[in-house]
Amino acid sequence: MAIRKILKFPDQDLRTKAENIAVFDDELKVLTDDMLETMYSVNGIGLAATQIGIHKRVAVIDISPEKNEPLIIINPEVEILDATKKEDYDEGCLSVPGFFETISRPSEIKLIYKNLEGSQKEIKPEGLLTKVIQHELDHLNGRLFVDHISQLKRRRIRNKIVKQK
Ligand code: GNR
Ligand code: NI
Repeated sequence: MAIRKILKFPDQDLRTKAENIAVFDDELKVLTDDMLETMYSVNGIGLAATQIGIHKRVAVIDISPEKNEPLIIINPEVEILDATKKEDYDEGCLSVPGFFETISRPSEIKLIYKNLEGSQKEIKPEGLLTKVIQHELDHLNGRLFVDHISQLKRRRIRNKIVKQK
């Protein structure tokens, strides 16, 4: 296993739309093992392949307190079940370190995805998991949580991160 480098906003690689996984092989298993190790090493609760510069539709999530319930989602698709129901949540991102903003997202969704074996799965998540799934799907589409806030706030965050380097 290996810890991979996490790209930081405003790296343009974070804007690349990821491609579907077609082959479920050992290489994919190595990638998801590395993604889990990388996510756990920085106490994250989610990580999309895009964040380590791999433009494939894979994300790992673990919202359990013990950090022992990894969820690996491949080619994820989200269906909004009730577009009138939304919820606010203070979101952060490993690619936007140190910044948190309140983001409103649909609270009633269904997730359709494939597991590591390539089997089709479906869940109806609740609470925090709902937020993280949509946050990770955004990454796979080249979007970041700061795209949901004002341009003024986004530019301030970008300038602060660029200065830190
Ligand atoms: O670790 C993370 N915390 C978090 C908090 C609120 C909403 C979403 C997240 S995901 C984030 C890890 C990350 O950047 N995943 O892409
Ligand atoms: Ni993120």
